[in-house]
Amino acid sequence: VKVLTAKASPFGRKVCMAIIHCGLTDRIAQVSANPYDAADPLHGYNPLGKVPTLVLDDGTALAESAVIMQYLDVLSDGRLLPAEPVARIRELERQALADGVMDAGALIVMEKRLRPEDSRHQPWVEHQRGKIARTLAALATDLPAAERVQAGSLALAAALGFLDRRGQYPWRVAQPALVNWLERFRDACPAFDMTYLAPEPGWTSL
Ligand SMILES: N[C@@H](CCC(=O)N[C@@H](CS)C(=O)NCC(=O)O)C(=O)O
Repeated sequence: VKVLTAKASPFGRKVCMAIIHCGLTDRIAQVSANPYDAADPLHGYNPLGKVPTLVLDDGTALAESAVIMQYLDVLSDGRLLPAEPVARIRELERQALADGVMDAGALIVMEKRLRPEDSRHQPWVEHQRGKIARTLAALATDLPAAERVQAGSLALAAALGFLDRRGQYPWRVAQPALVNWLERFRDACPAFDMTYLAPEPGWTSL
């Protein structure tokens, strides 16, 4: 089994943290992929051409990080999701909200990275920033215990790490409770620091 991923992808980081946390590093190899290279083997496995993509030993693949997390949950005898159905759905919902923060954050990065300067659309950036602001506020009112490393907390930590790296939204000022939460999560989950990637020199957000 291997995971096709990119170090800079927050979705990839979530999955890689889960692999480390669940002790699956010797069963799942990490292979770098570049979604923007049409010749990358990633595209033969996942028609969406996104990272992370999990490739199973029979050559079939799993797209979508939330699906991969469910697979890792099975491989790790339930370390990533509660078994009880209501708690499980709540955990998946938390993960979905944090994944949505990453989607909005990625759209802001792309606006800067892929668009020529004169065709950037600032109202679209603000629209995405609003999603990040509201979703972090919602998550902050119902934080998972920082010591409980599961799909929702891994996704939230990956999302906050992404915002730190790219500066799309000043979450540390807006949501101090999350600052404290992330510090405690780092203690509970060494995989967070193990997958840390420093901001690119010279990068400024929109
Ligand atoms: N919903 C997907 C999102 C994954 C995603 O957006 N990955 C980005 C990198 S952070 C990507 O591969 N983008 C390349 C592309 O869309 O072509 C998931 O959870 O796996």
